[in-house]
Amino acid sequence: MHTNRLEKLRHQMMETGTPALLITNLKNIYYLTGFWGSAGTVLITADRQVLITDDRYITYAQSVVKDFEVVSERDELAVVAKVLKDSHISELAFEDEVSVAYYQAMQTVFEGMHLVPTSNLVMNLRMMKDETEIATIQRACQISDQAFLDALDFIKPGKTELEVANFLDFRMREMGSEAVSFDTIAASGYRSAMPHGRASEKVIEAGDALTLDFGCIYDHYVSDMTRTIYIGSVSDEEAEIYQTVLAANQALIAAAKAGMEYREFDGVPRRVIEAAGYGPYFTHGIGHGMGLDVHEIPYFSKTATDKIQAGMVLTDEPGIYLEGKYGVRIEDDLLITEDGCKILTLAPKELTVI
Ligand SMILES: [Mn+2]
Repeated sequence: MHTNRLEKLRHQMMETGTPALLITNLKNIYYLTGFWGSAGTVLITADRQVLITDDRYITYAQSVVKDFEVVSERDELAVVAKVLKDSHISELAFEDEVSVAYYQAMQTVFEGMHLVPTSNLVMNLRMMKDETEIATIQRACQISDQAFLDALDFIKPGKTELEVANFLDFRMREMGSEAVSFDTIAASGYRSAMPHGRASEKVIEAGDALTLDFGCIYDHYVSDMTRTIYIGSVSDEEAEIYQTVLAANQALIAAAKAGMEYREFDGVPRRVIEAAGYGPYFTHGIGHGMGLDVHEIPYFSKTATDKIQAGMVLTDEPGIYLEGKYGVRIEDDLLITEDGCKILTLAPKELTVI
């Protein structure tokens, strides 16, 4: 599996005329090597691939990493410089997300070499998930689905948003997740109108809408889902915006398939909300890619004509936010296939009053 990824990356390097690539993004390193740690650097040339870590990780690295030279050395750039010198390479591509301090260190160590910033060489491979990745993401989604179902029994007027968030986080941990994929959002009443209202000490009251946006990390891969529910009762206007957001979410599920342009992926659900008169209140993009990161390429815009591809896992998260009153968001994770999509988050979406 990892060998295949390395081959694809080398192919991309050849096509872009990249003789050597320095990889410092730890998730990209995990993707290529299977090594997960806080200290790692990878160098790839036409005929060598080297993972540099330190003594804390060396035994583990040697046991999990196949097909790479594994070196323990705290001064990783010195190792890179030696490999490049031995191979007579004078141009080094690096990931453009490195810090200014790291770049300055590179300028010193690689003096006289041509340093070329690159973006997304590995991320472009990560966009399309293989079967193992899909199964892992699916498990992360099952865990969040179950945590949501359990939370429906836990949530009562009088509990705070933080108590609900903690319940979700704890349940996901109990079911085998290693962490949450981001700080759990639990936004009730007027706070539900804030798209990213992190859980607060606000007490949940009868008559509140409650938006829960959360996910977990399972074997390094994430889930990301949102459900909005109502406590005790729901007003006519709230029910109307709920059904509008649900219709937008479902319109995208019905339309999404490989070959759809990015602008359509955003446009199909957005037009449903615009037709209902709530266009100005859908204030964010429709979704994003997810995998090892909870937000990763692709991102969508109203003009992008790139096409979504089979194997992408994308979120479908339309929302309507009426400031000072309440908001609704519904989010699913979708696996794109050749002729449609598969919904990975299966928790119920019909309007729920508890
Ligand atoms: Mn999301």
